[in-house]
Amino acid sequence: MDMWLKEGQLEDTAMTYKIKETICRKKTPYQDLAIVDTYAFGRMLILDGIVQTTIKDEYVYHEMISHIPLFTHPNPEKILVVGGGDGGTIREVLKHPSVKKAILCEIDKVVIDECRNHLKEISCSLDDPRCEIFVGDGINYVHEHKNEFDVIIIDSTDPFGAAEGLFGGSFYKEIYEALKDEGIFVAQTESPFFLPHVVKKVFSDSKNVFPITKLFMAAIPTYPSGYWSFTIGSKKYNPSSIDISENLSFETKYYTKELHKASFVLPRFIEDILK
Ligand code: AG3
Repeated sequence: MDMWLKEGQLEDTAMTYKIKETICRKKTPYQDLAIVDTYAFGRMLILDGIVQTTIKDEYVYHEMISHIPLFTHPNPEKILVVGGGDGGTIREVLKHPSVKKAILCEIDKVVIDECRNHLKEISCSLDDPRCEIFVGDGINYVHEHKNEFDVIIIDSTDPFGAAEGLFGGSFYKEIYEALKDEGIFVAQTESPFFLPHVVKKVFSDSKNVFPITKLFMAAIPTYPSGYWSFTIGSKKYNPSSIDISENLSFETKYYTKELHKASFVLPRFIEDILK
């Protein structure tokens, strides 16, 4: 019997994946968690029916959400990742030799545990001594820390249910206060094809708080429309004009310094969304 996973992306649009095997399925206190092995994308983490990350294309998202802010900051030492319980963002953050501490604040411990069990390629750096794990609410955590981080990364699920507050205008003010004077924040901000109003709102909310706000794009085949946006807010450094003369000190599969600059060049329809 063929087994297929269908992820509804809009009311009238869905993506389907043929499943080899269901590895784990659980109701956690926060969501319905599944890890399945698929023919096309390998193992996948699925939360409430939504594909979060896959073995085959996870590097695009995790490299871009980490290296764009960390290469913009001249000396990122203390990093906060909100969400991201799979550990992929932490893995990329810890590739930067300047990083002394990377804190993961994830609300659902079961996500961390099951990704440790079944997605080791992604969760492999959660045991690094520079990584500290805090299980709890990201909004409270950010509220309780002032002037502390060089970079804050919001590696959240879609802006519905539990993650809704992470897309709210008042949260960016709190993020601003939790950052040091030269701090930078970045958030995953959905598809401009499918959720243009989300892209627009986050951009304008961030612009109200941060002197520099930019949008950058990446191609992620398993996310709706395959074309994904990230919003970056910065207190001092312009993320789209970094020095690209120095070579990277570690390996990447998607990110390059040239691509860093290019990812901020937007198609006309996205520029129009941001106006
Ligand atoms: N978090 C962002 C996933 C958004 C995907 N949305 C969707 N498929 N509708 C990814 C977590 C990876 N660390």
